[in-house]
Amino acid sequence: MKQRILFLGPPGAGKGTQAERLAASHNLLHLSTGELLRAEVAAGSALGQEAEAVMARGELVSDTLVLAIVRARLTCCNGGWLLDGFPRNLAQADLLQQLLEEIGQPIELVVLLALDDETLVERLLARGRADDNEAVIRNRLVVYSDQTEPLIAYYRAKGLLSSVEATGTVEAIAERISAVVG
Ligand code: B4P
Repeated sequence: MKQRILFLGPPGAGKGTQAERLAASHNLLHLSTGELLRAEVAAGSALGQEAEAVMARGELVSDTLVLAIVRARLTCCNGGWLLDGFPRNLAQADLLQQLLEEIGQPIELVVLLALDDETLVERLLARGRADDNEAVIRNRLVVYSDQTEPLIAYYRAKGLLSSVEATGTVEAIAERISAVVG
């Protein structure tokens, strides 16, 4: 069974939904940069104040800020982990690579959750979070295709990528993910 896993995919593909299930069933530390950033916003910290406006526009929070959040949590633990929504661009992927080399914990698997744009928009509108209105969602999809999609080739070239069809019920998708995690 793979112990150090990344979830990659467009906004609304169900990374958070599936990561929570897999982390619970496989006893992995679940790190969602989106959740961690929303917690900082809710707490009104300096970091949260910096992130809030950026997230409301559907853009990416600064790489150094996100890396600081991840570093603090990954360096504390020796067990397996599941990174959900990080990295989101090539600079973050390089920073993560350096961090994982430093702590001797290489990635074992990258799961790509693949879904078409219209279903993504439908799911996010139904979720209705503060950053889930149609204009912001469309911007997040553009940001995804410009900045995050290049990670697919990056991790494929490293032989780490498995693509999973993210359509159907939460259970059906979870079964497909379990099959690639082993
Ligand atoms: P995230 O919190 O990562 O959220 P997301 O990509 O929008 O959603 P996810 O794919 O997790 O979908 P979910 O399971 O909720 O990012 C939010 C923002 O934070 C970003 O825009 C950015 O500003 C910032 N951020 C985060 N990480 C960052 C980073 N590394 N660098 C810089 N900025 C960063 O599912 C969506 C909906 O679909 C839910 O309502 C769910 O119930 C539903 N759903 C799930 N599976 C379904 C299924 N099978 N069928 C029907 N509905 C389903």
